[in-house]
Amino acid sequence: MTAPRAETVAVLAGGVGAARFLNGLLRVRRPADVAAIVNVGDDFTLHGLHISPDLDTVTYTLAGQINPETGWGRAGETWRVLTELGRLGGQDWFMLGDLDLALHLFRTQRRSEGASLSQVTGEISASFGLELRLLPISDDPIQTRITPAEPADAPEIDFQDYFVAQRHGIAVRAVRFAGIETAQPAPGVLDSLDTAGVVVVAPSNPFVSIGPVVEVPGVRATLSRRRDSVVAVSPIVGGTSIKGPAGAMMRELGHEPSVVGIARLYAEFASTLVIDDSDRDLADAVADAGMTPVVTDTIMSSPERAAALARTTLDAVNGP
Ligand code: FO1
Repeated sequence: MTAPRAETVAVLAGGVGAARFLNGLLRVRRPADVAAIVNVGDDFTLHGLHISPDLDTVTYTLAGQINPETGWGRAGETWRVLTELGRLGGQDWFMLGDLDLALHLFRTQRRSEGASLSQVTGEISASFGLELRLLPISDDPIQTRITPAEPADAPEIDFQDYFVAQRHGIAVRAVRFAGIETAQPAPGVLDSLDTAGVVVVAPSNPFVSIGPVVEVPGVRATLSRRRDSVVAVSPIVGGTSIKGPAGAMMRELGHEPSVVGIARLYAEFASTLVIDDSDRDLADAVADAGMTPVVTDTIMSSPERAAALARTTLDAVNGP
């Protein structure tokens, strides 16, 4: 194992919240000192194409090419292919724009030539001029599967069926990551987690974004060994999630939908929890749950505010 390098940061990342955090982090740290380790449990195949929504959301955001209204997909996108697909009676429930489709074509072609997901991800991020290290958590397939709460015998469904087709409007009984037991961390993942001066758990859904990252064999143990320098940013603010179903999922899966519930989920492998000013009253309860609370403004409504949050997050375990 190489000794930690104080200036380097590894970030465990899901989609939109993580991408905004990383965008702020890159304003306070050199891109070459940052590794983003990204969830692939949302990945799926549609029209025969390998789609990696979280990797692409991070890539487009950091390249300044994200659609600001949705938080996913490209800015200035056109929809000619999707429109024609719909006319043909094809699958148009998952909105793939023309520019975005080119990326999926490229990824799929390179995978069919034998390139691993981490190799293609490196090629794509270089093509967008990104200088951070962008890594999928694994090159092996991991599929997040959702069991709806109703009816009692509901079969498992695919994550994007739950998230997009059903607009995460149904209650969840269980979440499972198919394939994770045998998945290997992608090259560079464990080394980044071992050697980073600070590891940040981004403000992403703890179950479906951070879960498939932390549960890859070796990751939780690596974090737990160096828990003092692992800091998480709560995705729950004022008892709910800023975006997406994290708050509802916490309730449905039997956890308290608050920063205290997040602390109970993360305390084993992270020492410090950054919580929003509006949750100040819960700071003592976060400490009782085993994490040191740091109270600040966590709403990333601009890159400047995201940068301020990133700085506070790093200082929380590094000292200012
Ligand atoms: N999310 C939606 O709610 N509707 C969509 O049609 C949709 C399309 C889409 C296309 C490419 C991409 O990279 C992401 C896309 N997302 C869409 C977002 C994505 O599925 C989810 O936000 C993540 O999987 C959850 O992190």
